[in-house]
Amino acid sequence: MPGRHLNLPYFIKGEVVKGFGRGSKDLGCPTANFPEDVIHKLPEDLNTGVYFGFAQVDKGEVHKMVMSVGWNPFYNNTKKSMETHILHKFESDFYGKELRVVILQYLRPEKNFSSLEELVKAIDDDIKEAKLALDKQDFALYKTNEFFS
Ligand code: ADP
Ligand code: RBF
Ligand code: MG
Repeated sequence: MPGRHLNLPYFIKGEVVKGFGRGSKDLGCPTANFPEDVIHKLPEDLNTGVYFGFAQVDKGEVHKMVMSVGWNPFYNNTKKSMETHILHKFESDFYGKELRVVILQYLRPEKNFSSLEELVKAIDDDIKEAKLALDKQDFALYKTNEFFS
């Protein structure tokens, strides 16, 4: 893989803002978006792609998450985004709240797909892989890291 990887683990926090409104939620995969100033704070040459780790909304429970960092080739985005899908069923939206994430592992580069179904399938596979891996001790111990409030 070209480029260098984000120095992992990587801790980041920011406000949850409105994203592109493409109906990720309708696909069963809502993604909490970070604002541009948070994205700009990232090391500039970090690899875009899909990662997994843990996430927390305000002072809530710490949950597993999968995250996409990059340009979303499937949608021909011109803006870099950082979107976190939390592996938990929330009762309501949490726009405006503080999201804390620890990024633990790189999964794959962002890809283009010939259909929406293929994108959804790829995300599904990412989730399965993340769920299994995050139960392993080396990753699981971050769930109780002092970074989370
Ligand atoms: P947007 O384009 O505004 O990001 P999405 O369809 O991606 O819209 O939905 C994201 C929003 O859904 C989040 O900002 C959050 O408020 C809410 N949400 C509910 N459940 C989750 C979840 N499990 N993971 C991430 N966001 C969630
Ligand atoms: N977008 C892409 O264009 N290519 C990808 O490979 C890709 N992978 C993703 C993996 C995960 C785990 C998540 C949460 C999102 C990914 N996205 C990707 C972003 C996706 O296009 C965006 O969340 C859409 O809003 C989903 O409908
Ligand atoms: Mg989103």
